[in-house]
Amino acid sequence: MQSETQTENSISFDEFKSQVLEDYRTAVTSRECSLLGRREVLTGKAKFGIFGDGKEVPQLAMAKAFKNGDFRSGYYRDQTFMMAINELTAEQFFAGLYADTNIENEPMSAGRQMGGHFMTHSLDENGDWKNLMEQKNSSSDISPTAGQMPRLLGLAQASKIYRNVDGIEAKKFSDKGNEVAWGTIGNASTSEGHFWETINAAGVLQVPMVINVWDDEYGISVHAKHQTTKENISEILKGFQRDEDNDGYEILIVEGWDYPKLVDTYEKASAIARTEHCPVLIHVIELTQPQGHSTSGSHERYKSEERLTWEKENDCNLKFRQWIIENDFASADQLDDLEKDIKKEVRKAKHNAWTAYLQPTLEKKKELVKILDNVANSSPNSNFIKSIRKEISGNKEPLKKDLVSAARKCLRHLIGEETSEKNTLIAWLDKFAEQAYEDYAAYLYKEEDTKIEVLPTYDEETEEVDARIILRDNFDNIFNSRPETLIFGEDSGEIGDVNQGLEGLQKKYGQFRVSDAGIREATILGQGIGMAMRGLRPIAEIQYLDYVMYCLQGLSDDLATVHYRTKGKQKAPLIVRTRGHRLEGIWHSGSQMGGFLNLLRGMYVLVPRNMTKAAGFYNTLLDLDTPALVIECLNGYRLKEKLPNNLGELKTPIGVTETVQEGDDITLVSYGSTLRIVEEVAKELQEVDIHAEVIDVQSLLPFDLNQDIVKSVEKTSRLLVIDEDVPGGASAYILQKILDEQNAYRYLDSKPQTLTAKEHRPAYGTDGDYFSKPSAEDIYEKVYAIMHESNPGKYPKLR
Ligand SMILES: Cc1ncc(C[n+]2csc(CCOP(=O)(O)OP(=O)(O)O)c2C)c(N)n1
Ligand SMILES: [Mg+2]
Repeated sequence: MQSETQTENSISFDEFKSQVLEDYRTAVTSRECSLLGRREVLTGKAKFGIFGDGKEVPQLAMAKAFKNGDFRSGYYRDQTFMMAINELTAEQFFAGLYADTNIENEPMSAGRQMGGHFMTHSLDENGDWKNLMEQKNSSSDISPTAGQMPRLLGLAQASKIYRNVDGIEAKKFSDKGNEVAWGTIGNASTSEGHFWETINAAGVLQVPMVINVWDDEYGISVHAKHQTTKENISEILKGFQRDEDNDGYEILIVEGWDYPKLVDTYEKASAIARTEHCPVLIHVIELTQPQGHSTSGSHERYKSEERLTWEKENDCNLKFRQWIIENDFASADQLDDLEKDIKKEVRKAKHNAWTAYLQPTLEKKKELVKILDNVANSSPNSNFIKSIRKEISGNKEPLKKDLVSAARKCLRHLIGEETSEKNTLIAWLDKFAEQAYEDYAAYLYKEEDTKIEVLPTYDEETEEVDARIILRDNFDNIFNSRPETLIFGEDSGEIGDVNQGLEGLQKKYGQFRVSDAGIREATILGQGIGMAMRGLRPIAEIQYLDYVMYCLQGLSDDLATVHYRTKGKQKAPLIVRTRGHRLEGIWHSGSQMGGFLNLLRGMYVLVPRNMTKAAGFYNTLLDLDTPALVIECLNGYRLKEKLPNNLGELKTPIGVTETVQEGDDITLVSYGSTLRIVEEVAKELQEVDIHAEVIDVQSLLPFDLNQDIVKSVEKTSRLLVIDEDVPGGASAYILQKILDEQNAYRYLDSKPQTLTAKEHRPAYGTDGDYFSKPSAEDIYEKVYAIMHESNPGKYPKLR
C-alpha cells in the first residue's frame, strides 16, 4: 500500500497528499479488519482474536521510516504496520484468523500461531537465506509479553557488528550497519524484567534500536497506576537520556493520533539510530483500544464512562480523518466514499480467505463421503457407518478434525472386516495424517545431516595439555576462518572467560567479536537470537548451566520455536555455550538436565564428556542451522587431554552415542561428568567378573539416531541409566527413548533401572556431592545388585 519512504520535504504537494490518502486507506482497512475479525470470532469461525485497532496511525509513521534491510521485533498489535510495508493483506489477515495451514494463504505462520503474530520470510523454499536487504523484515512474534525485547537487542546489534567487523560476507544482510531494528511493546509489558534488561543493555551497547511503546494506559484490565511508576514510562526513563557527556538514549514522546508529528518523530528517530547507532525510545501516548483487549472480554467492565468517551473522541483514525479534512487533502464526502469502498473490499477479502481456507477440507469431505458410502455398502455394520456419513455430509463447514475423527470412528465398526473398501478408508486416513504432519508437526528441526564425524588426529609425539587449551585453540581456528562468528558473555572478553577457554582471543579478534557482557542472561541470549537471524554466527556464553534459568524463557519460547513457528521461513542458528555438571551446591551443581530437555525441543542439547568432544561439537554446529545448547563439563577443565592437530576441523557427530567400554553383562548409559565415574566403576567391576558396556549418550537432543543402545541391550539383556539429575529427570527421558522408542524391553532379563541424584538440590562440598549425587560406590552396588539378582550363585549378596 505504501510505496517507498518519502518525506514531506522531498516530494510535491500532490505526491504528499496521495501518500496521506494511501495511509488513510491502510488505517481504515486495518480497522475494518479488526472490526470484522472480532465478529468472526464471536460467530465461531475463528477461535480467538487480538487486533490492532486504536494503534493504526503511529504504525503508518513507523512504516514510513522503515527501510529495506530493517527488522521489526514486535507484538500482536502491529497489523497496520505489516499492511503498510506491504507484507500483510486483508485476505491474509483473515487467513491467519482462521488458522489456514497453507503458507501461501497465511504467510505469517501457516496457521501455527494465533492471528496477530507476524513475520516475513527470511528463507526461501530451500531454506537458504533470501536477500534481506531487498525486503522489509519482521522477526516472528511470540506471545509472552516483552519476549520480543531480548531478540530486538540482537537484531540491532547485528548492524553494529556489520559496521565494525571487516571481512564478513554481508551482501544479503547489511549495508555497513545502516539498518535499524524496530521494537514495539505495549505500555503494560514494560513492567516485565525483559524490557528493563534490554533497555539497559542497548544503552550500554549503543545499537541502532528504536523501541516504540504503544501506550493505551491499560494492560488488559490493569491500569497504568498498577503497572508503571508515575504511570509514565518515558518520565521514569529520563535517566537514560543521552547528554553531552554521556551516551544513552534519545527519548521522544508523541501523541498517537497526531499524524504529522508522528511522521516527523519517526523520521528523526530513524536518522538518529541509523547514523549514530544510538538507541531511541518513542513513547507513543494517548492511544486507545476501541474493541478492548481481545475477543475474550469487553473493556466496558473495567474502563470508566469517562475513559470510554475519551477513547471514542481520541481514536487515532478519527483524528487522522479530521486532520485530512482540515488540511483539504480530501472532503468528508470523499472519505465517506473511500470508507464505504474499503468496507466492501474487506468483506470480500474475508469471504475469499474463508473460501480458500475451507476449500481443501470440502474436497476431502467429498472424498470421505464417497469412501464411507462404499464402506457402508460392504459392511454388515452399515447402519452405524451411514449415521456417521450422514453427520459428515450435513456439515457444511467441517474442520479437518471432524473428518478424521469420523473416519477413525468408522474403523471401529469395521473391526474384523478385510475389504478393499476398508483399505481405501485406511489409506485415506494415512494420507491425511501425512498432510497433518506437514501442517502441524514438521519443521520443528531442520532436516540436516548431523552425523558427520571428523575424528581428532594427533602428532606422534602428542603432548597432554590442560583441557581448556583445546577449546581455546579450537575457537582460535573458528574465529580465524569464519569472520561471521563472534562470542560474548560474562567475563568472555578481556580475561577470555572464567576458564580461560578464550584466552588472548579478544586481543587477536577485537572487542566486537570476543566481548564481555553485563550480567544479564536473558539479553545475552537475545543478542544471539537476533544476530543469528541476521546472518551472523553468534555464540552466546552463559557462564554456568544453573544461570541458564535466567534465559530459559527465551530459549524455550523464542529460540527453540523459531523454525517451527515460522514453518521453516526463519532460522536462528545460535550456539549457547555453558558449563555444568557435577558441581557442588544448590545453585552451582549444573545437573538439571530433565528440565531443559522438556523445554528445549527444537534445539540440540549436547553434553560432551571432554573438551575435545566439545570442540568437535562447535565445529559441527557451525555448519548446521539448528540452535544448540552445549554444556561443557566444568570439572573437565581440571583434566588434561591430548592435543589434536586438527583443531577447527575435527567434528563430533550429533545424535550419535559412543561406546566407551565394551562388555556383555549389563549396559550402563550415562553422559557428561558422571560418565567418567561410570567408566572408572566399570573397570572396578571387572575385578568381580562383571563386564559392563558403557555408553556415552553425548547428545541428548537428538538422541541416539542410529539406535545403538538397543543393540547393546540385545547383547547384555540388562540396562542401567545413570545421571546426576533428579529421579524422573533426564534419566526418565533416556529410559523412555530406549524402552519406548527403541523397544529394548524385548531383550531385558532384569528390570531396567535408573540411578540418579536425590530429589533435593545437591548440597555443598565434597561430602554434599557424595551424599547428593550417585557416587562410585552407589553405581558399583547398583550394578552388583542387578547382577546378584540374576545370578546369586556367581554374585553373592554384597550387603
Ligand atoms: C508473560 C506473559 N504474561 C501475561 C500474558 C497475558 N497478556 C497478554 S497481553 C497482556 C497485556 C499487555 O498489555 P500491554 O503491554 O499494555 O499491551 P496492549 O495489549 O495494551 O497493547 C497480558 C497480561 C502474556 N501474554 N505473557
Ligand atoms: Mg496497553
